[in-house]
Amino acid sequence: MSLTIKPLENIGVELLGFDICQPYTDELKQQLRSIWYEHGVVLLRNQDVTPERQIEFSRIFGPLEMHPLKATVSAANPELFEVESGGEKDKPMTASYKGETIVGRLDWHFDLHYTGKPNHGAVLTAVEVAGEGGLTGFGDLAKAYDALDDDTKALLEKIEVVYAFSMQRRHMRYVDLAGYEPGPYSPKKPSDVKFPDFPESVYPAAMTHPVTGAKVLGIVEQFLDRISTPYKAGLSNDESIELLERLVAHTRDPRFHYFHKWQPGDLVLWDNWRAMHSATGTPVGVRRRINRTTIKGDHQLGRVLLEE
Ligand SMILES: O=C(O)CCC(=O)C(=O)O
Ligand SMILES: [Fe+2]
Repeated sequence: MSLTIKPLENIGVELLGFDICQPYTDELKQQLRSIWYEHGVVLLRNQDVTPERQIEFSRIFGPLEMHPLKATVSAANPELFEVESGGEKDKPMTASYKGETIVGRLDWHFDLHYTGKPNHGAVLTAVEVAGEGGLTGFGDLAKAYDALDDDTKALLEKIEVVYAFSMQRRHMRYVDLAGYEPGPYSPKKPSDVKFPDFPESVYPAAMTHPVTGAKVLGIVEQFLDRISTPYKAGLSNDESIELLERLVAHTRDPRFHYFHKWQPGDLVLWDNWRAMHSATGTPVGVRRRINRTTIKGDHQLGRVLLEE
């Protein structure tokens, strides 16, 4: 069976000619890994996915990580994390955006970014497709980096950015807060949803992909707080804020985005060291289920600012 790729809109590819049930030869595994590294986001359609097959497929890309926030792991397959809306779990994930009540909306982020050691990637599969909404967005920050002008690229080499984990979206400094109201059950502090307290983390503004060596823009809006010691890069505080605003606006440019509308049998794999992602969420009561496996991050891309 020969593999071919078809570009998605703007970024990422659809992989054709692959069947998740076929035996995985070493050559096939190598080909899949190369496609993942080359394109960052890979879509497979019409796959006959079972939890076991999803786990076996995901292991091609590295050892799997048990999600540290074990709230909804599958009892039978602890490597599988169930993302579900339309039921019991909606309350803390519900908020109002410009007058619309939405469940499960997520700003652009990297998974486990706040630990300083983001996971390497993840695989999502459609279990139950939302009747309305429920898109997953992907943004290629290697492409976003390449599109910057040379002066900005040179400036970013001198800059580190600090991310401050928060449960209260209203206190995130660079997300779009226009028309946002938390819901009555929105968590206020990590312990409200049994999360630990994560310290701040710091990343280079121009990251280097540990495997491909490609430069990746180290700016994602969720938890983004400030430039660390802006004076060292010759920036005033005002200038450092303006720079982050400009960079966040750049990451929001649709030229770097692909929004996936789920169909039954879909599987999406991404490189979490390069592609940020987001979720549009669904209207209240819309059922949606996604199974997720996580490929362990074995590189320290950032570092944690520990309190003395
Ligand atoms: O619900 C989605 O589409 C994506 C959720 C997400 O951010 C994740 O699984 O890491
Ligand atoms: Fe995520």
